[in-house]
Formats: sequence, structure tokens, C-alpha cells
Amino acid sequence: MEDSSDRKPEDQVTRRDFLSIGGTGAAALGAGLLLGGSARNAHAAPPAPPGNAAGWPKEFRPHSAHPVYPPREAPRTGEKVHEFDIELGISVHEIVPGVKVHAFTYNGTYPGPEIRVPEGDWVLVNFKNRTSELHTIHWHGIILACEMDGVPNGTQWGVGPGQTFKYLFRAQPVGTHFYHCHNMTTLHVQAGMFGALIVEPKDDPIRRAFPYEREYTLLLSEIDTTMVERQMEEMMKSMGAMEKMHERPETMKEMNGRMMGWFADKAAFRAAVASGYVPPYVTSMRGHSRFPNFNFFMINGKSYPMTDELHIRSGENIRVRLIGAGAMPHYMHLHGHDFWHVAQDGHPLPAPIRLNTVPVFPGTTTDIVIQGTNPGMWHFHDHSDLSSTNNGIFPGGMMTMLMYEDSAAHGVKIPGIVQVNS
Ligand SMILES: [Cu+2]
Repeated sequence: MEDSSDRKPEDQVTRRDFLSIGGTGAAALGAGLLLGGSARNAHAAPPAPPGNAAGWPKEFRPHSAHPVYPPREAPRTGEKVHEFDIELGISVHEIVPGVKVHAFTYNGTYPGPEIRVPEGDWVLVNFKNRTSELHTIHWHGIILACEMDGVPNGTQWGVGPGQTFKYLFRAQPVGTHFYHCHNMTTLHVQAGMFGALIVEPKDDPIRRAFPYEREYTLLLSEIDTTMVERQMEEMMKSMGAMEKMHERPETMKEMNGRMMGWFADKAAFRAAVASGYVPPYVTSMRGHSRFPNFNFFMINGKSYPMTDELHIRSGENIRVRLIGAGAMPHYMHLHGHDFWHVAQDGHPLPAPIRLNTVPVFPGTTTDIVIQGTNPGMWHFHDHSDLSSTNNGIFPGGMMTMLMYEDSAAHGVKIPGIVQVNS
């Protein structure tokens, strides 16, 4: 067990960056091994669906949602492949002093390491599972080959104990995205299996409009610590049995339902129910409650007062990437300022929108630019009052501060107050 709280993501990523594929042999290996033989025949873009732009502004093109790069390609000679090793283990994570949970961690951190790659380059992730449960990585918002989409018992078999799965995809579209486990997501995401995935554009209209040097990524999520602790304990007790089963991964396919709830198709599922199989959702859930009862609300795995502050200087622009990584909507509100909503789900908006509160729904990403216009110390928090608590106690939760580094020069005295109950 390791405490993940003091470890920086960049210490954890084994990054063999800018690995250039040098020869046709290596390129063919990528295509054949990772995407299957058919990938090499799939370079042609699918035909554009019919569309009629009549009545819309003339710059609108109905086909513009097509990916820039055909999603089923494989790396070609000379294209850059950024290779990452991500290991899944069990760590102890501290949310606030006095509250620790067992967590599933990508490379030991909660949330996992930020992955940042230039648009159009390739990403190769060697995902090794060092726990006794099945896991995957789903690349949320990325347009890729479906075999790489990371949905267990959907587009791939779950990655079992000790197994390694190689995810290969082209970094597209541009912008703020994230990744997360797609197995038992109600537990596994709460337990820490999520992280940011940033695709850097070649030419960024946001940076052109709002030149900035500093940026922040804020993964918003929540946790029911009782549920996670109970289920993690249960899982750790049954580790032996699971590991035994995964010694022969082929048996997982043969089981076809019953024990783990996997079926070859809908007909097999219906047949199993007709012959007496009772799906667990009919009777009981694993825990005592049907739904998580969230009691801690986090920014990058921490609740106030342990959240990291945002720093700014007068006249500076900072970019803040907000990621709805959890199961609840959050309404991020900044005191003393308006900010610019500049991108949604990675895509720059046709025109920035001026707001003081922006909703961040589960599965969405929202980029904002804050301009340094009002020196001082300002709260930035989820305006849902429920999320401003730690286990029901105000203040806490999804809250941080915007701190001006030049406050003193403007005659503003910044207090160093930390409050844990009122
Ligand atoms: Cu998982």
C-alpha cells in the first residue's frame, strides 16, 4: 500500500516520448498487432452523409463533424508515436486529512496522470492490470477504432489480472478530454480510475484570442467513501478466487453469463433468463445502498481545504480546463470576476461566452479563460451547496481559490485562512 497523496503524476508516467517509427516493419507491426489485418484496408474515409446547409449560417458545414484523420488507420513510417506505460494498482488515497480510502490507481495517483499529446500524433498505451479485478481504459471524446474504445465485454474483453492491453489511437479531435475505466464504473471511477487527456492543436484559436502562459486542469468528481471502502474491502478479500479464474482468460468467454454476467449476445442473455438465470439487478446490489450517497466532492482527487489553488497575476490570462469526470453535474462559480467560456468537449466555441457560473455535466469538458482583473483572493467552487461540504460539514468539497500573486503590490492583503467547520 502506498499513500498516493504526495506523488506527482509526472513522476509516475514512464514516458517514451516522440518515438518515431522508423521502418515499414515497425509500422506493419503496429497495424497488424494492434488493429488487426483489416485496419490496413481501411484508410479510405467513409462517405459523407447527405446534408443540406440551407437556412444555417454559410460558414456551417454539416460534414464538419467528420474526424480529420480516418479513425481506423495505423501508424505509418515517420509518424510520431507517444508511448506510455500505465499500471493499475491499489493505493491508499487521502482526500482530506483524516479521510483515506483504498483506491484503484493508474500509476499510483488519484486521479491518474495527465496525458498530453499533439494533434494527429499517435498514442500507444501499455496498460497493465496489477489488481484482481477486470479493468479497461476508455478514451472519452477520442475518435478512434472501436477495438480501442475500452468498453469491457462490449468492444474488448476486460483486461484481467496480470494482463497487458495495448491501446493505440490517433490523438483527435483537439482539446480537453479524459480517460477512465469502463468496467463497474460506479465503483471504479469513484475509486480513482480517471485522468485528463489533452490533445494540443497545431494552431489554437483560444491561445490566439487570449494569450496565456499558465493553465490548470481540474477533474471534478465525487465519492461515497463508505461504498468505496466496503466494496474495495470485499474485493480485496476475494482476490485469490479472481486471480485463479484469470489464469485461463479463455474460460471467461466460455462461461457465457451466469457467474460474471457476460453473454455472447442479447439472444444468449434472454435464453439464460428464460432458463432461470436471475440478473443481480432484480434482487440485490453489491452494497447496502442502491445508489452511491456521495459525501466528498473533489477537484483532482482532493476536497477543500486541500485542493490546489489557481494562481494568476493582474493582466494575465489563465486557461482552466474543467472535466466532468464523475456522476454528478457541477456548477463552477468564480467570485469577483466574469470569465470566458471558450471550449466545450474540446472544441473551441464559435464565439466565447461571458459567464460567472458554468455547468459541467458528467462526461463533458468545459474550458474557460480567467483574466486577471481584480487582485485579491477569490473563491472558485461548485455552486451546488451540497458539493461545498465534506461529509455534510460546510465548508469543504469542490472548492478552491484564485490567488493573485501581485495582491500586495495592489494594496490587497491576502489572509491565509483555512476553515474546516462553521
Ligand atoms: Cu476498473
